[in-house]
Amino acid sequence: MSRAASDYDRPMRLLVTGAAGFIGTTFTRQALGRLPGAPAVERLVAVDLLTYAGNFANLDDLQDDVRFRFVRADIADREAMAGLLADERVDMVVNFAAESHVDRSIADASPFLHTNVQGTISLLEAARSHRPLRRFLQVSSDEVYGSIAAGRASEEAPTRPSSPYAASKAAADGFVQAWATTHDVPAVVTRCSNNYGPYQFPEKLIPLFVTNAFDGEPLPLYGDGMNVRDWIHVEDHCLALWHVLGLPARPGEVFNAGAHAEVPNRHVTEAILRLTGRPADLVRRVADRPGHDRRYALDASKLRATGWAPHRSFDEGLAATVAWYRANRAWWESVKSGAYREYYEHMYGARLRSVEG
Ligand code: NAD
Ligand code: TDX
Repeated sequence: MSRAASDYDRPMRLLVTGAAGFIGTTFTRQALGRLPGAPAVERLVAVDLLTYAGNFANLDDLQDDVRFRFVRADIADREAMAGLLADERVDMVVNFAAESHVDRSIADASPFLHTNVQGTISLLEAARSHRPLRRFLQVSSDEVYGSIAAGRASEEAPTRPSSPYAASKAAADGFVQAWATTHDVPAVVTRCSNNYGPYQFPEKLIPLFVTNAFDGEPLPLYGDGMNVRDWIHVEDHCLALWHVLGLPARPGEVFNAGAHAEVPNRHVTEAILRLTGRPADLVRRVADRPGHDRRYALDASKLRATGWAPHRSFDEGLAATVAWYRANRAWWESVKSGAYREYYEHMYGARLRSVEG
């Protein structure tokens, strides 16, 4: 498969949803030249509802770029989305907006249904009547494949979601493929493995453990700590997305994006302790996540065969990530204040007290 150079080289007019979240921030900062590697962008309309996970401060310094516009809106508001596509003459949609945390989906699945499923359908409907649209890119997850006992999941693997989060992402992927087949929306789906890097909300394993370690707080490791996740640096993931935007593709085609870096959680934790200079007794083995997938391993050889490859090893990327959180304490202290404290108590209070008591 070769890149459609002429199409890719035409400056893009993008609608990027979930732009104030973790991965959307990196993608947007690449688009506007604050990080290297993105092609020319003529316009970027960032849409975000600014839920607990969205942080406008991540994008604040982009406001003086004439190519950039921020709109606070719900992707499930179809009229608003259709209006933006038309008014801004958007030719590419990249849908990052989602409820993204597995533990929250176990506590309450309804926001996941609203944003991940209904929100995606609303965007697809807006895109359906919008011409000319060059590409609709749905940012999905390797979690849709479920736990992988051995080997790696290719794009041909069946979807077997375990958590409400994964079920909502698998459902959204199905709707994207249905709109591609039935309504000619030029849509593709990317499925990425676990991301880590700057600006990640400290509910996810790596930023939670890094920031807790800095403060000498316990690190709540689920179960036996031997669950395996396949890690990719967020900048490598976003470069994969730019690459996919330039690839010719079949309607609804799936592309896996991963770095083939499978690491047990216990080893991730040990590396964080080493990088932060903290002792092993900060780790607490707490009650496991219900339905916890044992192992993720993503086969990204199809995308690699088209010329994309990740730049960072996990060791190098993790060290850079710890350095970023060390240098940006004000960012995560502000994120970890207010409602976050209630979330933390709800999620970890009893679990931590039961292992300490
Ligand atoms: P995130 O939770 O950090 O950010 C999600 C963003 O979406 C937030 O800014 C939030 O305010 C916004 N949002 C939520 N509901 C919205 C709505 N109804 N309308 C508009 N905006 C809304 O998530 P993330 O980690 O950046 O993930 C981005 C995407 O990538 C998600 O679709 C996720 O499923 C997928 N993904 C994430 C990972 C990962 O490891 N983080 C891996 C693979 C795929
Ligand atoms: O406190 C914790 N203790 C712990 O042991 C947390 C938050 C997590 N874990 C474990 C659970 C997982 O095995 O660490 C691993 C990673 O957990 P998360 O950071 O919650 O990520 P995960 O559940 O693997 O899902 C992530 O990757 C795929 C993202 O949250 C999803 O958005 C993405 O689709």
